[in-house]
Amino acid sequence: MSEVVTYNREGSIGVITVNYPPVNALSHAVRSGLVAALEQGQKDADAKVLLLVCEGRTFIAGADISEFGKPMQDPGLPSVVDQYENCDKPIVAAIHGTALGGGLETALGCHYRVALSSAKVGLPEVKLGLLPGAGGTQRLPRLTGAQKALEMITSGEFVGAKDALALGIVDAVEDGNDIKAVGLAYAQNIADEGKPVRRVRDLTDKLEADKGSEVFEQFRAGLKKKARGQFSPFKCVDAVEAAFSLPFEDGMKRERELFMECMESPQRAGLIHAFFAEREVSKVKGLPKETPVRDIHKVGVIGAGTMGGGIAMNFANAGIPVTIAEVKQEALDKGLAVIRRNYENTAKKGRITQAQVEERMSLISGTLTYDDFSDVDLVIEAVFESMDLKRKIFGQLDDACKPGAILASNTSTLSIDDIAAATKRPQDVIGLHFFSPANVMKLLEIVRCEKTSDEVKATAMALAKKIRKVGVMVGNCYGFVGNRMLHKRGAEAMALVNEGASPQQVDKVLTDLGFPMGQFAMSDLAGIDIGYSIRQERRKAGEDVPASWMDKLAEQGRLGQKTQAGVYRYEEGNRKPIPDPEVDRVIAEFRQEQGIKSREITDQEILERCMYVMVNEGAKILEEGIADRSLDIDITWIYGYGFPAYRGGPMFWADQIGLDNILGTVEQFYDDLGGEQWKPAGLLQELVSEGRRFGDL
Ligand code: T1G
Repeated sequence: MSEVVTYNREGSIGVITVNYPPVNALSHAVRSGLVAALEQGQKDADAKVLLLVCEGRTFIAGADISEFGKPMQDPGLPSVVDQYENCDKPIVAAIHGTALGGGLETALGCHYRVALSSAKVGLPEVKLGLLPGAGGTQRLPRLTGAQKALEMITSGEFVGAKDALALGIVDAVEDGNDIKAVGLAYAQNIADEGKPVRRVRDLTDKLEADKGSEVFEQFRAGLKKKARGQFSPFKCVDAVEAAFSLPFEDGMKRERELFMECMESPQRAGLIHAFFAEREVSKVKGLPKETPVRDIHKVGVIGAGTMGGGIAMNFANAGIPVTIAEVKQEALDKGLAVIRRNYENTAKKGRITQAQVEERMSLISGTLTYDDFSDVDLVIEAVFESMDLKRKIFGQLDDACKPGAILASNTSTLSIDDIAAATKRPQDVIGLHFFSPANVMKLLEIVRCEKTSDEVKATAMALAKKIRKVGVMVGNCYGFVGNRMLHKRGAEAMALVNEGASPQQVDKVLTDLGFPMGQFAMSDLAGIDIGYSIRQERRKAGEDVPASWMDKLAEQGRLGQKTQAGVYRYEEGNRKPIPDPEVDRVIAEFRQEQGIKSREITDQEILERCMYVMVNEGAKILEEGIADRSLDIDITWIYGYGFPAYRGGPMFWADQIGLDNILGTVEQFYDDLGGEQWKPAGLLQELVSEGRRFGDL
């Protein structure tokens, strides 16, 4: 008998129980155990109906992702599900937690499904670069019809139990949290009423209704925009379409072919790396799991601007009262009005109710004095990038806040150590770097300073989860991890334009790679004045920052989207970047002033210079211990800078290309172009000489 799947009988119900923490994933042992338990149940003459139920916090949450990429062992999941479906005794699946991927497919192989009202179901394989490979693309549409099956399978989004009932995915929903009792009662009812075996594969009415429908072409067209550059979403549509054009067995064969194509796609490896990396970043090196965490019941935010407002919304969304401080009432009123407008726009889109708008607004208050921060557990400063101003504010917070309150800065570049030194409690100071728009972007770069205590680090990591962010712990240096690499890419992009490329050529190389927008379109979104004031700040500090044609644009008032003209121009109310000959003129004039003779530049050179400079900088960041692991860098870029998750992040992507190839090119650029940014990182040279990869670190 398998350890992870057991069989016993309760009255006339044969109970098959899966118990394989943490999420009852369909590992080889679980698949074999399911088959063995089914055989027992079939042989058990006193068992009239079988019940499939799981121990722990959830029903089966899918295939065991950690087995992907390794040789598949029999029984394969499709055959396990077939055996359940072909059982001559009715089988009930009792669902709690999340029935996902192969877990939902197993339940669809059963003949009846009952769920707790708190349960969710879904087929999220597309988020791993795959498609449902155990009949989900053939059985789900037989219950829901084409439209809903396509929505669920191409988005991977979960569906709540009540909606699953309305869609016919489950047959009953019960309140409470004792899934075994609910399952047994439902199975007993099936037995008492002598209900028959009911195979989903035999259902055809929903198929007839959508046969030959346009819905498949409509979905493909929609995916061209939504899933640009991705492989598996389109294969998902092909597989579901097969359910409407082929008999069940042939549809299953087609599903398997398409599944294997996804398995072989490099995007699968990238997305599975991103899946596990997102979970690993929460385990910080040198920070034991049992490190005490402080309670955060009340928060203060300084600055009601774009960042301050977005940051405050995260806490209100999590039910934590937050007070925003400003210097002038007018600025405060403006900031609070922007927050209300954002919430009301979200309500207009039906994502929250008006009642939730009022509830969240009731958690947000304003003040013009730090005296109102005397009892907060955390303050986050979000004022503009000036070290003098931040040090002054932290000195004042040190006096205003209670002992044990955490003082955090949302600075995106300045030294947290220098800010902490302005207080008598550097152990309670940390960087909480949010990304614009702060209420939307998932990344929270958590910057430890030299003296930050473990308790404050652990509290920040736990808080990230609470406000539904992906927290990545990094060390303190100029630009931390994300911006430090971004600035290198930005400088290379500028140099490439100086030498002859056009901004739109550079941006196209980056969007073709999968970024949602290019370097220069991003500058226009962020505001050209932001980069300009940072460069001016550094020049004021005596740093030698080279002249730039971007400064000319800023001085002409071309600040980007907000002035409808920056590197690109924008039509009223439209964010689509339009190349502007006026900018080409400014660039040509700049080259002349600088005595630069422009040359033809290939897309490949642009790709290598923009991306390899980041990889080289990433290696230096790892060497310096600013990031503990390459996956910390990957997750930072995926959730903070739109690096395509299907490429796994910049360091994983580099491993795929081959570090020897990258080092060879970096050394060539160092010879040809010079500059600190192209000095090969020692770690990169070391890994290549040892035939190792970032992923081996
Ligand atoms: N396989 C292996 N490990 C898994 C896993 C899985 N499917 N799901 C979760 N884990 C691990 C995870 O790495 C973490 O480990 C721990 O469980 C808790 O997870 C044929 C091909 C279920 C909603 O895509 O979405 O079926 O870090 O931190 O926030 O068609 O995990 O503790 O060591 O995320 O409460 C389809 C993936 C697979 C679901 C729970 N299934 N999982 O979220 O906890 S493909 C999925 C999730 C498939 C078939 C195909 C979430 C969750 P550790 P967690 P959580």
